[in-house]
Amino acid sequence: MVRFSLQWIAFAEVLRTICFMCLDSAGICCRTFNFHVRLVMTNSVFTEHLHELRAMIEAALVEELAKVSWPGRLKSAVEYSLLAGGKRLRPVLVLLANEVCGGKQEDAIPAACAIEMVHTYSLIHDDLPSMDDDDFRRGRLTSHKVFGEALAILAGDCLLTLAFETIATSVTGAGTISGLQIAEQTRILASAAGGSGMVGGQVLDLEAEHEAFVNVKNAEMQLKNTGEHRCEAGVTAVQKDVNSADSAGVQGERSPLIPDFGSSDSNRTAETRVVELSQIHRMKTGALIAGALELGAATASADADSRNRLRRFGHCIGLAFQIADDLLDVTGDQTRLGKKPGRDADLGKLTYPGLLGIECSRAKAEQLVQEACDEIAVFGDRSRWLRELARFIVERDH
Ligand code: GRG
Repeated sequence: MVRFSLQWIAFAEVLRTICFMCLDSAGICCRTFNFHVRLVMTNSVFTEHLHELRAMIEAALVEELAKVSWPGRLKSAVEYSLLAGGKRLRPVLVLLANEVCGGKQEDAIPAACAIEMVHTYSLIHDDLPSMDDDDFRRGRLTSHKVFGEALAILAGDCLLTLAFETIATSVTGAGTISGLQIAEQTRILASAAGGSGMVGGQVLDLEAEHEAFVNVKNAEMQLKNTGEHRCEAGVTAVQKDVNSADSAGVQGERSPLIPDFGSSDSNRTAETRVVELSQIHRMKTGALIAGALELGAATASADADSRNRLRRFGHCIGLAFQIADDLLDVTGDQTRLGKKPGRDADLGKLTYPGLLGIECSRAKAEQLVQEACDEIAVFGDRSRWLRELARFIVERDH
């Protein structure tokens, strides 16, 4: 029965991919199962490649779930969130980084699935009432709204553990990956997802929320008072953070991303607030995105220079992705986003548009994409898909 329904999901995904491919070239707006997608990409060859990679990831995720033998409701809850669509950005980055470094695709598939599992777990937990308390995600009700809070927590836990099981068991799979590479993939994923990465960033974000009502107003006021210098000051602040990120994430280092915020004094300058915001997002969102790039490079046994370049590319697009996400929360449409916009304002969150303004935030995101592309230009034509993807990140409407 489960196998039968999984086959239907895989079949539906293939249909969705064919629909995308047909409609892309005409630039038509189409409705997928869960959300509207306005197809913003102009390069249809890239779009086709992206959809092939996504379809491959969907099929691999379905296959991973088909192997498990869990209590029925737990499996339903995991399937509900993992197979709910989503852009599959992180696994696509794993596959593309692996491709750029000349790796074999079958070796990177388990790590690609693993990072999507970790990402999905983080979304389920982030939506919980004790965190962001969201009702919609990926165009449907959030996990805890459908399955209750306890099962949503456990589905997240299960996805996190399944991620590492998927990597660990890949040594016996179709690829040619070695035990040493598996250990390295495990380290990269754990470090990106843990206390010095995503989870740590989430904690800092929650802490910042407590101060937010005082500090958002404070910082916004200070930036407004700087008048025409507002954009410049903010951009310089983001730049300072990107430069400091450059030395972060060195292989084997522990807690390289953890910022030192110093005092919680509400008189901190607006520029400092922008740096703090960038540091939070470098950990909360950026660490997993940069981790995806590193995972792909490590799978291909890339040299240190290639790995560093891909990691820096990841940090730049990670920040650009977050700025785009903040902008969508202000300007986005619920049907396309698959979740309610305006949540950041509701929660009193410090955001880039809040601090820099909409136009300046857009300019900053574009500048970061340019820096990201410059970083990987040495790979020549092999990096063209990654460069396309970087542009998609700031142009997306969902
Ligand atoms: C709960 C441990 C824990 C961590 C949560 C990533 C995260 C940390 C929370 C998500 C909150 C959020 C909406 C952040 C903005 C950037 C982001 C990660 C958006 C969601 O990722 P997408 O757009 O989602 O790639 P899809 O659904 O396309 O996979």
